[in-house]
Amino acid sequence: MTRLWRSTPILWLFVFVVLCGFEAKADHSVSLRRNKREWIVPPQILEENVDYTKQLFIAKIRSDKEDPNKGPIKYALKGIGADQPPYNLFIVEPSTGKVRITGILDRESIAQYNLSGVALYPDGSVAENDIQLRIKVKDQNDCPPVFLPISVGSVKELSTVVMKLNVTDNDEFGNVNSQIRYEIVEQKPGGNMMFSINQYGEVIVNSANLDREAVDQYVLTVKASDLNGASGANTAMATFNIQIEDVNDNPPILEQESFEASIEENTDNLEVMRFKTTDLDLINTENWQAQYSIVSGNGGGHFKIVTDPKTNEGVLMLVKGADYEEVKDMNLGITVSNVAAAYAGSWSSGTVVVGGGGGGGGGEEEEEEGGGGGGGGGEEEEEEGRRIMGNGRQRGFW
Ligand SMILES: [Ca+2]
Ligand SMILES: [Ca+2]
Ligand SMILES: [Ca+2]
Ligand SMILES: [Ca+2]
Repeated sequence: MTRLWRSTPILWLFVFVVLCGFEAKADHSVSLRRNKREWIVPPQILEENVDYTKQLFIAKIRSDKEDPNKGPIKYALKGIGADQPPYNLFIVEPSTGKVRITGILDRESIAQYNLSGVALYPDGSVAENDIQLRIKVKDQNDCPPVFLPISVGSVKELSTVVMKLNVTDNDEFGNVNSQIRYEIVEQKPGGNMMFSINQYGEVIVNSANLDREAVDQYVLTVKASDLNGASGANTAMATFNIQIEDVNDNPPILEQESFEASIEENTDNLEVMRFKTTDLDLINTENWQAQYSIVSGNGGGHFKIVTDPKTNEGVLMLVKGADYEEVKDMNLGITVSNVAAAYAGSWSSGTVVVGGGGGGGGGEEEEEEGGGGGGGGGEEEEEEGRRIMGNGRQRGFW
């Protein structure tokens, strides 16, 4: 290189790097090369947390643009880490161009310094265009994984919905120092592991048996390890809840299998009877709220059925005056379903027949629209006059 300077007097500023004690030695030996009129200097690499302050210099800038008429060149540094905060982390000896470092580097604060070397004549005039001196800071695994706050995780029962855990690691992106391996270390309640966790921190339902009606909340403890979980990794643990959301996977079931009622003749707007149902899904939600319909036997339009919002009972109402002869053999087909649709075909509503026993007309009718539990028996009461309401006058019942 000495020969190069001599043979090309137009070359002014020249940067080289000390080859001791850091990465530059192996990765970027002094490989200056000329590109038109500028020197291209590969980035120099210093490792964070390593003390280079005892080294006489970590790089050197020098110009051969010396002019006896103008006097010796003085060197200076510009840029963040030199004449901008953090000030004087890198300093240059004005007469020799030797660049020293005065502190310990932290990659997570500044990952690369882009310094400019300046060559000036004693009169302050510029001897040469500034030259770039880049210092890249090599990462160490000095940051642990950190879990970001988790609100409440939730998944629907019977689903494979994913929730995502957010973990940060301030070490270099793409470096194994920030690559996280996740592991579920505990599940409460125990038993079958209902969840797994993948490399992206996504919690996946592991079991089709996830059933809110059995367990409506799990507590998971998750460990996050950097270095992809290799030995020596930094780790963090977090515990969080997963709420199991309800789906409508249980039908409303009528409490009785057969029903019978009676009314006074020629009355209307009368509550005739109530149907109780049970539903294992979450109370006071649409998955639990019952919805009743009369699907047959009401050709005369005598009845309607509504849901009592407080008790969830079906309330059968007489809305039109009924004649005993007209209704004595009446069989009403009643269906019960939920306000919400059944989840993914997990059940279908059935029909129960509410029979009028007058004159033995009810028989053993039963219809079912599906295999679900809503259906009830149709063994109507044949004993006339049971559950008579009113004062003993002529009755109709069904
Ligand atoms: Ca790390
Ligand atoms: Ca680091
Ligand atoms: Ca239900
Ligand atoms: Ca449910």
